[in-house]
Amino acid sequence: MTILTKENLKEELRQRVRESYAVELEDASADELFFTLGSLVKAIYNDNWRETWKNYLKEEQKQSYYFSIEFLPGKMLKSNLLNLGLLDLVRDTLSDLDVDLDDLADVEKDMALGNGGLGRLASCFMDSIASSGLPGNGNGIRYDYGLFKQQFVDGHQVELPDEWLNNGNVWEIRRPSKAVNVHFAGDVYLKENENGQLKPVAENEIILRAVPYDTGMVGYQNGIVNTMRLWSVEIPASEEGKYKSIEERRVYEDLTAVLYPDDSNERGRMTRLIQEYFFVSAGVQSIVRYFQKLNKPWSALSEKVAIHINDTHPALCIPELMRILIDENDVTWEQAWDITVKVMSYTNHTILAEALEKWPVYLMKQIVPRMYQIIEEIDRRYVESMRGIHPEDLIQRTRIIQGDQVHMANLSIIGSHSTNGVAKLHSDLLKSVVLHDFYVIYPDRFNNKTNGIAQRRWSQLANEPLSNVLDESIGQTWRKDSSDLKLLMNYQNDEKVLEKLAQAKHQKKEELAEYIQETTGITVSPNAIFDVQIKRLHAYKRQLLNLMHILKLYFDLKDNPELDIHPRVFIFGAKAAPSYTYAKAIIKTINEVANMINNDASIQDKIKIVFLPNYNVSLAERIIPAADVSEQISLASKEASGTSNMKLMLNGAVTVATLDGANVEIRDAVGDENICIFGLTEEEVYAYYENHEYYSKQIYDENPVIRRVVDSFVDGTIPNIGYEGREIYDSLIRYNDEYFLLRDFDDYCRAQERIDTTYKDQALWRKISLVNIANAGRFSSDDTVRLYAEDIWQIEPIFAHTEKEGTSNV
Ligand code: GPU
Repeated sequence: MTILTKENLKEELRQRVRESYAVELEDASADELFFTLGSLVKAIYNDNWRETWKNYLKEEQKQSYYFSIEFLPGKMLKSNLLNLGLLDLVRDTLSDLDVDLDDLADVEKDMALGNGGLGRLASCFMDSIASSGLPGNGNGIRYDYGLFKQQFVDGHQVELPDEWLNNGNVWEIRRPSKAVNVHFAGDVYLKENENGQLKPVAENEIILRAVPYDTGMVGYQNGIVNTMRLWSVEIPASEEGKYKSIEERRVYEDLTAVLYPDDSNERGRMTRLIQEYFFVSAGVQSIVRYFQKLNKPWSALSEKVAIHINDTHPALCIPELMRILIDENDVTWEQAWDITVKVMSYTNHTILAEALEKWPVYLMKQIVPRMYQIIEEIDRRYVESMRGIHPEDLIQRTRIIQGDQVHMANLSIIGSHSTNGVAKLHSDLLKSVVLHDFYVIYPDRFNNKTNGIAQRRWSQLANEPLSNVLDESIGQTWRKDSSDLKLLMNYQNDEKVLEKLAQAKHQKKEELAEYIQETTGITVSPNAIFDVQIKRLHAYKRQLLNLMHILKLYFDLKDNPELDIHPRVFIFGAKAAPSYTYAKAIIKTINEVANMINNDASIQDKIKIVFLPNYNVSLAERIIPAADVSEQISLASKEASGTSNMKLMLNGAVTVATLDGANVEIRDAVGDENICIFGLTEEEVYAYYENHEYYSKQIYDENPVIRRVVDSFVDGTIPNIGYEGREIYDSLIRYNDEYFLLRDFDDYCRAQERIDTTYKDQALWRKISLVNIANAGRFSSDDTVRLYAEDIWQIEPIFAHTEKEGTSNV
């Protein structure tokens, strides 16, 4: 082990690039250099990775396993360097070689094995779990293709495959020796064995091989490296002859090829169910195999293992652990159930009915017959155990199998000891409305864990100018402990600091403006307000409300070209699920409105619209530091938490928000005067539901401004749209505006006017922006995972390594 210096880093790179590519360092291509540097970084943390693992084993630490069908880490080079404490050294070394680290980092393909918030949260948690020294691992699927790449053709979204593995993946380690088999389909019946026990016998099964690929999750300067284990499918040689048709074989051999691109909407596809059981069974088997090395009784399983079910996609963890205990290890049902409930915990991420996962009974019987038998028995015993304690209708409403459907949320709640929501409001709604029946039955199982973000990525990595200002004003402790951002409150009236913060923002806006020019050809001024809405395209998130306000502004300017508004650039980033035609109609319409307004000279650049294609983690890292305004405008009660709201506030954006999800907690953190709240409250929304008294047509008839905006979707005002405009119009008028856009419109416009007036008062604006940064520290996923660790998983941090040992050694 030598200490890393610039000189021996260069030498290492020189050697490695020769060995791997037979070229000199100076002649290496960007790709070659990236892979060389990546493999060196991996070599640097591999010792710690092994040590971390050995330590967990030696100490017999209780470990948690975060099961998630999505992980969305983005690029990892700079984050790994930061966490290893090597960022500056590597930047300097490369610059000696005339290589810019940021350019080199761009070579890495985003690891985009997730759709949006849920997958990104899982990756923020992986970073924070390692950084907090917690023994916790990820378990998921290694999709060959990540979330589709989005392009706009004539304003329409077009989806292209994301071939992220084409050049290989420098971070992963394939471990065929840890592969396990997963059994599907076939006929399963119960037969008494020689000991008089009923055991399943299976015929005509399909057996798949699950091969793990491990990626190190490097903790922030603490020497800890945890594991994210992703499973990939292979067909075992012994099974080759067993497929009835090529089509059938395809279903299985392509099992881990693609991520389902639907966000918050379950469509009950067969392949998805196979994917779910595949990574669940592989993960639970490998956990049990590890536990068996410890030579402990089964009753100790919950003292050594916590399994977390991230939304219901991994809910089969519950029957799978039951299967392994009762079928393979002769544990009694009662004991197995007791263990399983203690091991499992579950997070709910939505209240939207269409997102609550259900599977048809026939499909479960066909694909995972043994799972279905066990679920039936869990359901039977549940009903039996509740009889006489709770009313029959309550029992029937909460049971797992209802009619021909298996309710995965019900399974998750019944089969675990903890159910949590992801923001205060969301968790309250779970208790009072969505899961109220379960709350009556299991009041102690419900709790809240407000989401958080990997603060280091969204400040130190994404926004260096801001980070430097923070260092100069409040010192460097915020880099490790984000609650120290609070110290910035002392500089609310410090002209110098406020000015420097404004300059840092301006620098990031210039960079984004340049990127916008390059990628879209649109010229925007960094002096304009950068107003940002970045998230999946979904009706409930109300990108359409944003567009309607833009159209109103446009009409105002057409009527009165001298209207005194500060120039604004409205920036959108959003992918739509390929089958979600309404969301695609909105994308097309935003793009056409953008064309219309951006090219209208009479607007004098007072409004610009930029829809940046292919929103992903890397693009978020460019947009968020440059944002002045953060649009968080979902209909109250619908957004479980939101996390871009936290990232944007951390970067000094001012939030325009409904009282939904974590916006409520952001309001509490900054105070009413430092956030721009508008719209219906969750109570008012529910009152409309209860009284059935919402009539969008009436609002339309009575409000000429709204009428003009809504009519513009169908009266030819917006060029190049057809059925898209009609679909939008119908959703608002004919189908009674499900997400109350018309009801919130006026209030939203007033909120936007407040933004305009406030921005014109730069002294005030800068102070508000500072207050937002200063109070963003509480939304750190470091804190969130510590609460999961204490309240739900009961795992403890280990600090086996000193900070020095953990870094700077090769
Ligand atoms: N979310 Br369910 C997803 O991104 N995908 C899903 O399938 C489901 C929820 C999001 C919520 O919409 C968002 O409000 C939340 O912040 C995020 O999960 C993480 O909890």
